[in-house]
Amino acid sequence: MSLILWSHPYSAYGQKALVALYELGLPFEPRLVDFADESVMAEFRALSPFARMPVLIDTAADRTIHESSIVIEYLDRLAGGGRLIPNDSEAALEARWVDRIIDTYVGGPMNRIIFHRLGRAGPPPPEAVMALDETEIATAWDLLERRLGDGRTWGAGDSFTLADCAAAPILTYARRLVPFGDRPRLKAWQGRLMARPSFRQALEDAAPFGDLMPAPPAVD
Ligand SMILES: N[C@@H](CCC(=O)N[C@@H](CS)C(=O)NCC(=O)O)C(=O)O
Repeated sequence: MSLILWSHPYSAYGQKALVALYELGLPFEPRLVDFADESVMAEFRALSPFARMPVLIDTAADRTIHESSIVIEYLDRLAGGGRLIPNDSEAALEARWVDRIIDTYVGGPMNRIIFHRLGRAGPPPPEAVMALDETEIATAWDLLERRLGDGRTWGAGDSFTLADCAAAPILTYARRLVPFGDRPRLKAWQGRLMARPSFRQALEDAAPFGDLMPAPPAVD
């Protein structure tokens, strides 16, 4: 087995890479980013310049890949191409666009809010700054709700792509911070993601770690 995935099963971005691995049926060895083990963390920090997960190592190709979206591009190519990154260039553009919106305007503010709630980012910023992050997520919800208005089944069309790998974990966590509210298409898409076997497997992997999210369960 040549693929090693450094991650933590509860990590949203780690789950994004996991969903891709399960979708593509690629065997891999998981390496736990164990915050309690300083020697493991020293190894991880040496691999990941920003101490961010996931990190993929392909020992056969002697490559280390950072950034979940790039990890997925790499995995898709390794599996023969054209599945999570569609061959059609317009479809690929849409998958990358949805992925970027989710990564930048949902996952980014989501992680900032979580870090502050867990007290991992110094003293809490003023309410107004926190509200900006929530507003950013709500704006992304509106944008995605409109985008889904063409009746697509998945995030970028009728096949499951990079966009859905990102959406499955990040939407599932972020809706606990900023509820979907009256956005039925977004809610239905997240329901389909919850039923997808690859994401169910990722959730199962995370289950032994309990619920680490500093937010109540989703109510809408
Ligand atoms: N843009 C990065 C974001 C990765 C990221 O923020 N990962 C989080 C986990 S979800 C992380 O590593 N946090 C470090 C920590 O919790 O100490 C990617 O797509 O891989």
